[in-house]
Amino acid sequence: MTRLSAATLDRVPSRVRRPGYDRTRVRAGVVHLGLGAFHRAHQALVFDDALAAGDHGWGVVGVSMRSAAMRDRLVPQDKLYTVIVENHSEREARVVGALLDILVAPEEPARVIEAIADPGVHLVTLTITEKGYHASRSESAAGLIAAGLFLRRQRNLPGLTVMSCDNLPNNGERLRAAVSKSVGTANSGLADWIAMSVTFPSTMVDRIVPATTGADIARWQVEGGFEDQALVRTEPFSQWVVEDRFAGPMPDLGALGVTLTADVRPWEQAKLRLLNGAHSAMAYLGGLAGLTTVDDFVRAPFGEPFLRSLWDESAPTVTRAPRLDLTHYCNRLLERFGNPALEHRLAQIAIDGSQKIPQRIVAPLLERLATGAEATALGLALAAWMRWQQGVNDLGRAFTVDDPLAELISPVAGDAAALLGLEQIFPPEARTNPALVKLVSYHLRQLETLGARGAIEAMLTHS
Ligand code: CS2
Repeated sequence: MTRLSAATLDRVPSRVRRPGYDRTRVRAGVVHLGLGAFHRAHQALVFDDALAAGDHGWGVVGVSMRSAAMRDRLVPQDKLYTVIVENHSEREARVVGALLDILVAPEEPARVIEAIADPGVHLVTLTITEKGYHASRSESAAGLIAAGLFLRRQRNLPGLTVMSCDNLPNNGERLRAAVSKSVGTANSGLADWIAMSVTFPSTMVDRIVPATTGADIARWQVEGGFEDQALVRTEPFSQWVVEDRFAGPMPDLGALGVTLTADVRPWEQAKLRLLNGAHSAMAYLGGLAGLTTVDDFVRAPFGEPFLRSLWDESAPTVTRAPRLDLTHYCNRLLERFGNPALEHRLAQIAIDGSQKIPQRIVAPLLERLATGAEATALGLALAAWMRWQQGVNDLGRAFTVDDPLAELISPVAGDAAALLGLEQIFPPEARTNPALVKLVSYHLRQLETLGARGAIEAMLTHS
């Protein structure tokens, strides 16, 4: 079986699109931290399109923040990989050539710092997941960026645009704060230079990208006719909304399909509360009910009615924006979630819940309660996260709760009031909110006595 590489690229079947540019002419313009499937199926394609449009300065240096696994798959392929867009029975594949180099942060932090300080680099992007923003060690993303900026200033180089692409509210400001914490107070010259020469625009990124499995790779050998150990599968939809605040040269983002705006907040709230909120609700409720994928949940009799109730509660909490039609947005989500080709596993979404539910479920829930509005679907979703922490589903099957705060959570799993008291997860308004404790305790009991299916059905008939 032929494995994808520069030497075998012209043997890839002609229905698979190939990089439309000479890769030897590409220079590095972007350093991306967090080389997961999401980046490879999302931002990397925008840079690949910029290169294909003849703008050769936007090659990507990809940095793995933890393991060498992705480098070890990509290097034998000359960093080429395939993105397969799947919609029901349709497949469209494309080989991406935008990755120029791959570094593994824990093995070679100095090279990562040098890459950030490269004079040709104008942009640093990040997908380091929600928990990536808590690490305070110097090898953390913020530490690497601070060290790279230190070198840039020392060498009299221009500043940078540093762009968080993680699913967090106000991600630009969060990253700026993390970098300035890494800089510390000892170096006020650097802090001033960063304030003047570096921008941290907020962004909203959206594309559903399931984790690639060995079975996906094996299937592509048959369907695609070549071996690719680094392929990614994704959906047709892709969206990137970026706050228009750049420190230096950028690709022509508008021409590449990116939405530029002065205020990302409405998009970010719609994404976090409607898409990601529904995802987390489905992950815990569906996971408890013994379902495997997102489309299993959507196809269940209670699937669409539950999602509609959840969105009826969350959508009114989203800031309005002229270009954002929330009814259309939710209808589109239903279609996207129902795409069976993705096989997007609920267990993947359930990971790191303590880092996700505050912005996805707790924030809209608290806003609803503050105005005296109904919040039963959101309450049930939060209770499902709590029940999930007990590590056993409704069929009696045990699983490991994959969460950085698991040790803190597990001793109080099953106790709604004690869980709501955890200040590492919940804001003060949640910890001292009797209406919230009552609502969530009720749904937790429903889940314990009726199971997730029964609790959803009871919620739907009562609301
Ligand atoms: C998902 C997201 O795993 C998760 O938490 O909700 O990865 C989701 O698929 C993406 O944000 C979609 O853009």
